[in-house]
Amino acid sequence: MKIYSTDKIKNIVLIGSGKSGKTTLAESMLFEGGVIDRRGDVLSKNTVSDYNEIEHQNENSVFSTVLYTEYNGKKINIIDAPGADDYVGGVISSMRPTDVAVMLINSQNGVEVGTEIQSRIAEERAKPIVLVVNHLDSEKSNFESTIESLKHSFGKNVAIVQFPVNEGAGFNSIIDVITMKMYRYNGNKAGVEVLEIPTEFADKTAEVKNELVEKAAENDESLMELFFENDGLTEDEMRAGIRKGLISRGLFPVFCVSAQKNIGVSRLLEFMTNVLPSPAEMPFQVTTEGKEIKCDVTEKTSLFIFKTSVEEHIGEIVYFRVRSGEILEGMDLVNTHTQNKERISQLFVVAGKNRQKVEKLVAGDIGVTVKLKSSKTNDTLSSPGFDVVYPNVSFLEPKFRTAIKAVEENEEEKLGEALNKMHEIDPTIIVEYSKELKQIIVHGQGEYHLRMLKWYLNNIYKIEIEYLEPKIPYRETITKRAQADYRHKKQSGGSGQFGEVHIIIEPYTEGMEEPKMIKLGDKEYKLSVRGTEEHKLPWGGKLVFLNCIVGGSIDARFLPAIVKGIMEKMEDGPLTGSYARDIRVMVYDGKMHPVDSNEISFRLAGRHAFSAAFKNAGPKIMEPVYDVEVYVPADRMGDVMSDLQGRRAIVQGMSSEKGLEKIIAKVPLAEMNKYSTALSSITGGRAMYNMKYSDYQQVPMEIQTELMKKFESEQEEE
Ligand SMILES: Nc1nc2c(ncn2[C@@H]2O[C@H](COP(=O)(O)OP(=O)(O)OP(=O)(O)O)[C@@H](O)[C@H]2O)c(=O)[nH]1
Ligand SMILES: [Mg+2]
Repeated sequence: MKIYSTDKIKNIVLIGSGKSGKTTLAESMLFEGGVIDRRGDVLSKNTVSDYNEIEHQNENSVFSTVLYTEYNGKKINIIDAPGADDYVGGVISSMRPTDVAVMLINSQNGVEVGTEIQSRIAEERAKPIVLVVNHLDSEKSNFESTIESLKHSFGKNVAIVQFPVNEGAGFNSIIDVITMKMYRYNGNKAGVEVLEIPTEFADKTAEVKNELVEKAAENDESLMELFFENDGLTEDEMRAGIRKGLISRGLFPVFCVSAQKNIGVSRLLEFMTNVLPSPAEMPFQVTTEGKEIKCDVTEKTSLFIFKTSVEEHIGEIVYFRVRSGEILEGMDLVNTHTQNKERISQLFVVAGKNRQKVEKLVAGDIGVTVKLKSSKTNDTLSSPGFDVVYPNVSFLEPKFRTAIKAVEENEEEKLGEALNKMHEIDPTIIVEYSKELKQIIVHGQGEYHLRMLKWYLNNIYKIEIEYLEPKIPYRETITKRAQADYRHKKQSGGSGQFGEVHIIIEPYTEGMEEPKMIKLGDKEYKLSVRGTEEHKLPWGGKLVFLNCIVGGSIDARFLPAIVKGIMEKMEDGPLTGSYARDIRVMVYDGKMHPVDSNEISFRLAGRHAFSAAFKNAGPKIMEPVYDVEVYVPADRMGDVMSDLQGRRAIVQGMSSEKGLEKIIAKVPLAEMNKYSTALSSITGGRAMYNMKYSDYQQVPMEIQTELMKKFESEQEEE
């Protein structure tokens, strides 16, 4: 394998909605570049990119795959990202190491929900986008309406470079307004005829070209001058303008292909090698300390790990992009997060699972190493003393949760280790060891995502697991005031136990006033507050404890024991054993015994008094509620809405955004179980959603009764 210098490297990520043809396009790009000599097919399960067994089972991409092709003396590093929303982590992690996103659009569908979501991800990262209209050989292909939807979605910066001559089943020709030629393909490698544009297309070509030239000129003042001076731009000037426009996102050029039939792919590669910016032409990467690091081979070495995977027989594979300097086999680097030394004993470039050894990689290139000691995704390795740290890639919030357990009890520990490893490999898998729920909860992006996790655990880590219904972290609170006394008294042999407390409890809200006089039933309590303790609870909300003891009826030294007793009960709420929150407790009276009073007596008295008062204080169960955003095509809006209503959703708003309807609602977590699966089946996979924790709200009475009954019967069983 040749060593490519920085200016001969292009880094792209293939994105686009599910099944838009990314993996197929990657296959054709490798074929045209001579990296493979036969084109595989996704359905025949023999593509270079979808090489994992689970991808064969699913017939779609699950992981982002790193590939490369060589064309025109340049190397194009390609990351083929998965399109399904469950694997969106693969899209996000592929943005950092690449310079340009190549977005595929299925010309049968135009812009889809997946297109929107991914274009937003690219936009947030200021990623240049090349638009590639694919499936032009399909019977239902519609280039015109695809362009319309692109303009609707991406705005006026969409600039057509090519249009199809004969879309549909017989598709084989494209007109290109940069080169002003017609390209006719036969699907073979380099099987293209370059022809003059037929006169019947002259008007259309002129129109498209004018638009492109104007847009290219708009991005550069000197080009604009040339444009007016010479009444147009030369081919090279156009390329320069397009490159500038691309980098600043002032221009989204549109190309035409059939990835499946290898039509248009060689011309697309030519454009990529001629026009796409090299890594050195992109904005500098900034470190966590705000230092700009030039993508230059003469700098000291630094590289950023964007992906790790574990493969049978090989172990851990680390994928990185060289950010500066160069990396040679045998080099010693430092992990700047952990300060651990790492030796790069072997260097490879990869096309899927095929690895090719290389001696050296330079700034801007993408490569792979194995057998590192402890480095993982998001780590930076640098030359000793260079000490740069690149910022972590931040992933999306998880939106699917389930409980997990090892089928064999004695494999719990092994499962824990494997899950931690899986989080390193795929940071969108989040593992929570919930003491509260007594479950291991895994959070991910959707049911398919967790199916992938199961596959990995079974096949790579050899652990049989099962998924269980995840419990909901309910909370308990009160809605009114109540009073209770409790006397703890025990006489056994020698010294006894004695403690008595009188308390009033009430719902706590932020900023409430100190109590002076409290009326409860026909009794009045005059209170004077001597001390306030505010406890922020680890599970959310507060316990506020007011010392209103008069005349020393309880020694101050016993107060901490009373608080401790209350806290114990708050950890094990009286209704369902859930955590309690947002309560103010006033201890206003009690009794001591000169000999028998001790800490334990007051702890128990505090606990029982609290429990008794709680039950009379209009106790309520609260549940976590999430802010949910659903993006749905207009024709499925009704079905999605009525499904949401069945989930006790409170719709907060609706709006139309770029041809999609957006619903914003508050939905209880308990009702979001398997939502991704339901939404996908209602909309045929054309919708997407995200969710974020909002707050705790009271559950409806009938659900509270149900939960309490369930808790009682569980207690009896135990
Ligand atoms: N007719 C036609 N079929 C295509 C074309 N490109 C891809 N396909 C088919 O469409 C299906 C999906 O293609 P993939 O390449 O797996 O699409 P993808 O974008 O990688 O899909 P995900 O990985 O699931 O996001 C496969 O059956 C392909 O054979 C095309 O240009 N024309
Ligand atoms: Mg794919």
